[in-house]
Amino acid sequence: MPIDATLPYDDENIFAKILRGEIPSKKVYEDEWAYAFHDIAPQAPLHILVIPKGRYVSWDDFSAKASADEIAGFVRAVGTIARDHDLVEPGYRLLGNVGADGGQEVPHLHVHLFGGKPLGRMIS
Ligand code: IU
Repeated sequence: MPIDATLPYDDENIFAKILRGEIPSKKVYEDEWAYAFHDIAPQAPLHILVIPKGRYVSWDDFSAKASADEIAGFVRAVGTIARDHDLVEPGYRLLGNVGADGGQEVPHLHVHLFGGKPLGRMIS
């Protein structure tokens, strides 16, 4: 069920529980700013979710409220994960769903990283 991206942060959302280690995840990366794990229902041979450690519902409040260090740390983590998986030369896709029309279902900002096969053009 898509969420309303303007709602306040809910500390009981599933990715908050993953960050706190209360729910297991297949971790692929962690640093001061970001945590990444394999999506439970992969849509590509490689499908990783990268989430900030901070309490942000979506790209909207992250872009508006996160510090420059948090934003830089998160963006750098996404790039590092792609390089660590040797995805730069074959290429990969980043996707961020925001709110109801974006189809966002989990109310903690996450970037989808897809790779491992030609993904084709995606315009919708
Ligand atoms: P969305 O951008 O909010 O629509 O994507 C949420 C993703 O989180 C989706 O791809 C789910 O398969 C994934 N996911 C997960 O990896 N582990 C979970 O426990 C739950 C969702 I709930």
